[in-house]
Amino acid sequence: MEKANKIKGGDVREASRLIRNLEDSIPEAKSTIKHIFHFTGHAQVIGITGSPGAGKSTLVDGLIEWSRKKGKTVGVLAVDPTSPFTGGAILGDRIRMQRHAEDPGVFVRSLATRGSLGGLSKAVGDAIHIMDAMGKDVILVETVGTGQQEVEIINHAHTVLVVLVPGMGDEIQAIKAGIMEIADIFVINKADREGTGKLQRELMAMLDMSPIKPGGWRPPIIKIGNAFEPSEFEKGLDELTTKVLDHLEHLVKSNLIGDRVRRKTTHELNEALRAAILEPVLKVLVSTGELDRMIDQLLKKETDPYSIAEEVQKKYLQGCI
Ligand SMILES: Nc1nc2c(ncn2[C@@H]2O[C@H](COP(=O)(O)OP(=O)(O)O)[C@@H](O)[C@H]2O)c(=O)[nH]1
Ligand SMILES: [Mg+2]
Repeated sequence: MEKANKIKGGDVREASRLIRNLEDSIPEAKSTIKHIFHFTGHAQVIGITGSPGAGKSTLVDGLIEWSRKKGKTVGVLAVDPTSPFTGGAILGDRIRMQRHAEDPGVFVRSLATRGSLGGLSKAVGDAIHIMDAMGKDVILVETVGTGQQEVEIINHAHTVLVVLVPGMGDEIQAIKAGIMEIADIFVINKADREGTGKLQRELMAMLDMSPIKPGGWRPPIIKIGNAFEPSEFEKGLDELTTKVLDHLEHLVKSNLIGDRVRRKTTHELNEALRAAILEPVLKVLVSTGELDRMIDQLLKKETDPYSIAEEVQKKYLQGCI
């Protein structure tokens, strides 16, 4: 409880230690996070997702600055599901964000993904809770990754920004991977480049074909020019932040904010149940070699996955279901 109170008071060292301990699945951390939960629910969470190199961190940096100018405190979570290979990118982010290091209103952490089943999503959720409990007004979650990992961000954020870059050739693929549905706002970064118009037209055509989102929100497309041209970058950023605020207002006005919070809470409970029920069972099945035997049986077509699952269910959930 004392640790949770310290975090509530904004203690950076205690918060950092807790995030690390949760990442390393240290049991004691679990009891602290239980107390943290009561202090959460105040922060505005913005997810920033897109391909590596799309300029997400540059954008996050701009959003930090904008938030600070508005007098808001900021938490930043950089999520890197492919840790061994992109260590350099995270290092780059650290250096870039160094200029905020002296600012007590900014708390930056990165998360690698060593966890097991659903581990990343749970770690992200916990880290957001910690920053929220610390009293951060805005939490920016940058995810590097593809497909499922990116899509999961929707379970944590109020507003999801999908960052695309012209001329990379992977735009449509990213959209196919389910990105289209999760975007609340599209950002075309490096919009001084050739291919911006084409990308914008493609996005608009896809939006025209997509089902209307709940509450009638049509994701706007914001173009942000060269990040190294301060006036151009700021203009894009202004437009983007206006839309982020519009989106939040839309969620509140149309009562959709309640749906998002409910979805987030449902997801969280699912993850906790998975960790408490499925994972321990899987652990036993793996350590006793039973899982391998089951797979052998399946390969020989001696049984089927459903029958095995029923057997496991009988054994471990006897009398409950
Ligand atoms: N030319 C140009 N380069 C940019 C722009 N924004 C970011 N970059 C560069 O693109 C690279 C990747 O940016 P970064 O923000 O780390 O991308 P992330 O991997 O999506 O986080 C870096 O070298 C940035 O300096 C831009 O607007 N124009
Ligand atoms: Mg980055």
